Order: sequence, then structure tokens, then C-alpha cells
Amino acid sequence: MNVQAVAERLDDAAREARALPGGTTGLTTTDEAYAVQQALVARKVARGERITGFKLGFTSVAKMRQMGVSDLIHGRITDRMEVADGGSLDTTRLIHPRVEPEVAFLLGDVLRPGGDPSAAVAAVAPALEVIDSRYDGFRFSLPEVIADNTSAAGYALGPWSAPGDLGNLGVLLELDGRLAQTGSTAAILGHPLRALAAAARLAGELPAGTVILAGAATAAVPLPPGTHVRATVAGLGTVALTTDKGVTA
Ligand code: OOG
Ligand code: MG
Repeated sequence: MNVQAVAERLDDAAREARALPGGTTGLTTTDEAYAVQQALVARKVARGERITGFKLGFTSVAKMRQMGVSDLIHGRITDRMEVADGGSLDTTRLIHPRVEPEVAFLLGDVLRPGGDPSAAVAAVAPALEVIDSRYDGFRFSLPEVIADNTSAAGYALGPWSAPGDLGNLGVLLELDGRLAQTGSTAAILGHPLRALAAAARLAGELPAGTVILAGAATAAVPLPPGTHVRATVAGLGTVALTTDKGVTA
């Protein structure tokens, strides 16, 4: 397994919106998978993308069950992935996007492993994450999804507010006004602040200004072109985006 070669294959798959068959990377360990992820993110940075934050995956039973994977994973998000609240996302550059409702944290202080996550948080917001696996049919092994920067493709952040009690807030995901998923922030490792503690443990140290996506509270749903999607987290408000209709012949 060649780290740079696998990173390049995944990078090209994303840029060409063309899925790779799963099981062809030769990846077997999570250590080599994170080395590939790092090389993949370095390619984005070399092209001028800026890392804006950190994301966690598989923090809820709903997601683990949906994807058949049961370990916490983490990836990086960049400015190119961000969509303004209420803005539009060009899904023609994506393979088979899905969307999921999340909670985002903004750090006001550095958060070190073992540090108090609530003391480091400046603000919290409802969030949408758009994922787009670079593997056929979203079928992958744990090392494969890690190498693929945990399927990261896009995100939108709702209004920031001072963090209150986040332990059990209702979560709704609507597509074109129809309810698609319901859940609770309690589904995120029992409490979203635990995701933050896990992020610090996994990242080593997270600087002030980092945005952290805590992981989906519900399963993800397919995101077709021409769709208006909205997530609501009780007490935090809503966040929305629209997918472009795409090119018509
Ligand atoms: C991996 C990404 C998981 C989450 O919130 O659990 C994730 C995938 O489902 O393809 O972002
Ligand atoms: Mg997610």
C-alpha cells in the first residue's frame, strides 16, 4: 500500500465525481488510513483550500447501524466545503451526496486532550453535513472511509449561540418540507460534549477558532438535485441549503 498513491486515487475520484470500487485500496490498518487522509488533505491545502475544522463520524448508533461500522472516526473540513446558511450547493461535482443533521461547536479557547470541553466552547450551532463517499454505493471498510476523509463533502452552519444544556435537544431533518429524519442530540455519544472531548483526544490539540462537527444524530438521507433541506435543533434554531438543479441539456 502506497500512501501517496491511494491519496491521489481518492483525490482524483472526488475531483472527477467518479466512485472507486471499495476493497481496492489495499488499506488494512487505521494508522495507514489516517496517513492517507493526511496526504489527501495536504493535496487540498496545496491547491489553496484552508482547513476550517474537524469532524467526527459514527458518534451515533443510527449512523453506525446505517453504515455497518462501529468505531469513531475523524476527518477535516475546509473552506471549500462550506455553504452559507440558506445558500446553494452544486451537487453536479458530487457523486451520490447524502445529508445529515448535526451540531457544530466553535472553540473560543484551545482544547487539549483531557481538557474541559465546555470551558473551551464559545458557541454552538445547528449544522447540515453533506457526505459523498468516494466509494461505490457508500460501501467501504473502516480504513477506507477514514482514508476518504470520512466522506466529507460539504457543510452549512446555522446561527451561533451561547451553549446551554445540549444533552437532549430534538433534531429534525426536512427535505422540501417533508420530514426525513428525527432524533435527539442525546444520540451523539449520549451528549454532544462527549464528541468534543473525543475530538480533542483524537486530534491531539484543537486551536481556538476551530469548528467541530459532532457527528450526525440520525441516519443520512440521499440529497437529490433541486432539493431544499433544513435541519432544526430545538433551542438552537435552523440551518438550510438548496441543491442546484444541475445542468439541463
Ligand atoms: C461516513 C461519515 C460519517 C457522521 O456524522 O457519522 C459521518 C459516512 O457515513 O459515509 O459524517
Ligand atoms: Mg457527519
